[in-house]
Amino acid sequence: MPEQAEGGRSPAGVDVEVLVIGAGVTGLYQLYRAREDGFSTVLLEAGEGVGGTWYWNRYPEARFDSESYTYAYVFSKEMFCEWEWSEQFASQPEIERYFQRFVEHFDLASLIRFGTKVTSVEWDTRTSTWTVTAADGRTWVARYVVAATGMLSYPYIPEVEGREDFCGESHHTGLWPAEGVDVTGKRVAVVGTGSSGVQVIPPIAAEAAELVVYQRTPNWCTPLNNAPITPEEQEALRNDFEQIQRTLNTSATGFLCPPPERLSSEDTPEERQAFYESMWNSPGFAKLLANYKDLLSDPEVNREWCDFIAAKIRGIVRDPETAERLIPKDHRYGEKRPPFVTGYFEVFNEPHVSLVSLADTPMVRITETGIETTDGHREFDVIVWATGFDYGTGQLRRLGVRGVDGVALEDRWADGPLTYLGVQTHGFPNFFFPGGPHGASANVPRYNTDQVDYVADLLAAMREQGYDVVDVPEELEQTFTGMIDQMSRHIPFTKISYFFGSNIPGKPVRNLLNPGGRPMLFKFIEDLRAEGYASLQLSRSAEVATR
Ligand code: NA7
Repeated sequence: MPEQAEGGRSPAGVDVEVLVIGAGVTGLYQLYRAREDGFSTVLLEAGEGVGGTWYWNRYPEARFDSESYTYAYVFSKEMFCEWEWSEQFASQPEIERYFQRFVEHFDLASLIRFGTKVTSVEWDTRTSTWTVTAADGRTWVARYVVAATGMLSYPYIPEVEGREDFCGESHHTGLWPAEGVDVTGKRVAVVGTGSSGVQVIPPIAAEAAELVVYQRTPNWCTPLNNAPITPEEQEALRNDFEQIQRTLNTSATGFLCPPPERLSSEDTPEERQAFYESMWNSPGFAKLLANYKDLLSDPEVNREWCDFIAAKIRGIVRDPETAERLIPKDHRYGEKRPPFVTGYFEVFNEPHVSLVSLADTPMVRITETGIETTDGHREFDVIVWATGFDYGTGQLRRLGVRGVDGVALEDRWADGPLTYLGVQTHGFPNFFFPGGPHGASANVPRYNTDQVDYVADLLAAMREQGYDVVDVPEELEQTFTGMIDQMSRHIPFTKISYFFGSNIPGKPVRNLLNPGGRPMLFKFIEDLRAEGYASLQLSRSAEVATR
């Protein structure tokens, strides 16, 4: 049954003008913008609540590692000042409440359809419309589709032999049950030590009778240094709103942290050690963003910082063999996305916690009762898969998107995504994917909402000019994707990072981030605006229909 969307009147022939998929940080803002701009709009969400990543990743201690107020929306002073984050780095329940409040504050609830899993998105060239179908058979005919399906939203569980045979409970961190998982007194295995694994390990260690951590590769983990936000700090955040907004809207990183100015060579060895100590004690990403200016460009500086972290690990973890296994040997700091931890290394001093290095003793199979490695078999009641996501394209390639001439999006992207600005791909007119591949190498919500603003402004400008169909010329897409590939040779993140998709067997290894970041995105958008979007292929649906 087609649904008539609220939030504006739909022109004849469509049920809704702007159909948004996904109620995460990106989709909710797109919904808000579409409604504010006077388009009829609806948002389809597979889950039963809002939050996207922060709806699905509800494992214990799932939390921001960007400062809470830098992750939140900053377009509305009223909402910014109304909401008080309790901690510098908020945890999942509070984040989920924030998105619920956002929907309430801006009265968006009537436009959201929960429990609606999109299974196909098909373009009809004759009518210049998309037909969007949900798993239960409902359909919507839309002029524009915005797939805000997220970058880290398709969970990955490795195909280990016997995985389905396990008779205990098994959960992926990205699909954590809403009712929680009781691990009290149980034997638990956690597989994976990326950002999710290192967050969930300490709370599980606190409850379980036995915890075995299966680590393939260690990461350069440093303390998150979370803290409550004091009433004085809350007051300062409100008073400084305009400046915070300006910085977050314009900085290259989308964080408040100013770019580093100091070269390591300006300090003596003793001063450098004192500086690294201050970095170790600094909050979250400051360790990457406010470190020495040459941290990522000079291997010696990077080595010195890594040695400092390694010494810290050796100082915390009492068993020297375990400590060595927790120290990365295959990459430098910043070559992979660094996780931030609270009490992580400390748990390995607990008698009931142990570490298995899969690099030394690989996993052989999962059995009905546990996990077998080349070193033997261990029994578990619960296995937690903290094994990450099919980053960037995971959801989009499985959404059943069929563009002009029925071309499947996943086929067009068989060798890696081709995009313009990380929001559109040629041959899929009126289909946008802010927050998708070639996206945020910055604080994610900042970059994604920049892209949403671009899409929303484009649609409004097209309406003003009498257009309602937009495609990206292939040359533009080639130029943009070519630039991404070129620049990818000169960035700190390496091909072992999931940002290249190398964590998924068989996935083409291509950079899924825009290494030019916000400055490059801003420049392209500014140029497009200045020329009235003339480089894009703009047309009118009526013309297309009568061709
Ligand atoms: P990540 O960062 O991709 O981490 C996944 C972890 O799972 C990582 O330690 C992997 O080891 C490990 N992994 C992956 N496949 C296997 C197999 N087959 N066997 C054993 N271990 C495996 O995902 P997260 O969910 O932790 O974090 C994703 C993002 O969420 C994070 O960056 C934040 O933005 C929030 P590997 O390092 O590949 O050897």
